[in-house]
Amino acid sequence: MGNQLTEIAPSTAFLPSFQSLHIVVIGLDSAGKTSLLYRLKLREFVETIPTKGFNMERIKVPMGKTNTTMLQVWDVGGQEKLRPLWKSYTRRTDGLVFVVDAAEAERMEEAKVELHRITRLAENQGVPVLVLANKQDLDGAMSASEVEKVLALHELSSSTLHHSQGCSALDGQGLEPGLEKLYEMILKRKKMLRHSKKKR
Ligand code: G3D
Ligand code: MG
Repeated sequence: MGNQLTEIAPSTAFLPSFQSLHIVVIGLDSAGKTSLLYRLKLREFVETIPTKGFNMERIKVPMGKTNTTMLQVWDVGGQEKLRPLWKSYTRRTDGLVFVVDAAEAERMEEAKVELHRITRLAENQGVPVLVLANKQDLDGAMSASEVEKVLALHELSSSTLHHSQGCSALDGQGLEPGLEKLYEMILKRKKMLRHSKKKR
């Protein structure tokens, strides 16, 4: 991803807050997160912050009616020591994208444990979750609904909107509909939150 840090995006401070979204993209190593970023066409800036064993990537993309959506990426799992670090990055996240390698059934249990651990964190309560069942171009890849079952998405808290989508970072299929769905879930949640504030 390079180590350049160049931000050429226009300031979005004038936009209502909901028009600038922050989405965290997570998954086990090798799930295809970095490839997904490349596929989403790096428009504005790419930033990697390499620290010991921890690599964070960020890009900005337009999404739905928003001008800027920040996608922030990291690997989860097997990095106990680093968790306090990346935990701070999920604060005030509008949406979570959880990427799995759908062709690697052996690591689904590990992925499930990480997904549920992250969504259970207090600060992530109710944050909509998009599961991307990546590598659909490979023979034998599990479908989105199979992935949904093995990850036990139905066990997520009832306030957590979720959707699973098959995709391939290789050819790009499934990415746009997946992000579109996530955008809808984010708007839905924001509406629900506004509504419940008014009632109070
Ligand atoms: P990560 O950032 O989640 O760790 P990467 O994952 O994006 O680095 O991808 C890990 C490996 O999976 C890479 O292969 C990459 O090319 C491959 N990959 C990612 N997405 C897809 C996909 O949709 N289809 C297929 N067939 N492969 C994919 P290498 O060989 O470089 O390790
Ligand atoms: Mg990566």
